[in-house]
Amino acid sequence: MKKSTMADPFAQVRKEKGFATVSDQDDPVTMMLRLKDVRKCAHNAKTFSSEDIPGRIVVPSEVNIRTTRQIPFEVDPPKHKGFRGLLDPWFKRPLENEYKQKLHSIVDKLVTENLAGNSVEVINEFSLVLQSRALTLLLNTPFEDSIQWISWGTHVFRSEGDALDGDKAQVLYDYLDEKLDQALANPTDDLFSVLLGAEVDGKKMSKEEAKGVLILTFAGGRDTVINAVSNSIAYLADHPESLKRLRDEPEIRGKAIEEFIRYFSPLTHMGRVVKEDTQVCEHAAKADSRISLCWASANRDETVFENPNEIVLDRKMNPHVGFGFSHHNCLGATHARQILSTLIDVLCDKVGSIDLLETEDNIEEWDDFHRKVGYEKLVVKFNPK
Ligand code: EMZ
Repeated sequence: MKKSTMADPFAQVRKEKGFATVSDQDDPVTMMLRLKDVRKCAHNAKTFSSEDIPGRIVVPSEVNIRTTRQIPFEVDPPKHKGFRGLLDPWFKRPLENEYKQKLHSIVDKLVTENLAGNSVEVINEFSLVLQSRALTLLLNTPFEDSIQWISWGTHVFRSEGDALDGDKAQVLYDYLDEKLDQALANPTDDLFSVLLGAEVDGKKMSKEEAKGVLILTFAGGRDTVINAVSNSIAYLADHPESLKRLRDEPEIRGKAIEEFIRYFSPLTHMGRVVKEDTQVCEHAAKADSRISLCWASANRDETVFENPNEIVLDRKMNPHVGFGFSHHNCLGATHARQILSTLIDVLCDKVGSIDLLETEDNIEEWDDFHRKVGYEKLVVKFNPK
């Protein structure tokens, strides 16, 4: 098996039953494993709500480390629509030429710097750096701010050996409080000020709501982007023929990015709280229990995807849910896609091949399901073209 392979731990249960209940801090979660069911539940926000105690829809639950509601993803329709309407244009800025050019120069510089060296540890020295530098564009803040964000490591709520680290989370909350106070005193054109000056459904956004948007932006787009970037690099190192094909056929790069997102599924699942007694996959789901929409399993559903465990760079039909589905589809998806597409362009341009030197998998455990989501450590050497 190649080192970059990501197995599908859900296959058998998905085929046989379609769901599985796993434990999580005394608040069990019934995971939906089939694409059809995942979509159906995602679409039914009335029965399967995102708006419960802050942190409860996340798996593992973050109720013990967070009291601020993340916006818009912990808000149900119709209120959700007002927030999305405000945020969507800002989060689509990555499609603007000036943004693309700035992102290109960030990626180009990082790749070029690493072409000179012997080897690079991708997770901390490449993907985290790229994610944080790119975030300065999304927030429209000074480039130098990324230095502090990089120092927080790959996850704002997790530290080594601690899946939910309240002290670490507090560092982010204090930082955001300070930044929002500064923006209140001296508004600029960054996202902090834009949020504080915004109105949703005729009401001025509160500092707590702005903080909720920012926590999501800092937390939700961090390990997910790092996984997507790192997994792409590992895959291209392991498959030199694919790097060559992407170089020779630039027209398939868009499809390849969607296929990477399907295969890697950077976020395994996201929860919902059941609002009324109902059924999921012919299984009774009680009001106030939790379910999760398992994007990673749905994206390998063999009834939908041919050869689901293979990366088919130019896959024709690809209705993946790697960025979620329905109301809450990923707000940062445009930014994430632009990062991946710029990365592939620059790699094709500058890198001849990538040596895979050392890997240590990052495995998530949901009871009996053990899923590789990325790497703890990934050492490669970029060889110039
Ligand atoms: C939440 C989640 C959102 C959560 C799109 O993902 O990402 C996780 O990494 C965070 O811990 O709070 O933002």
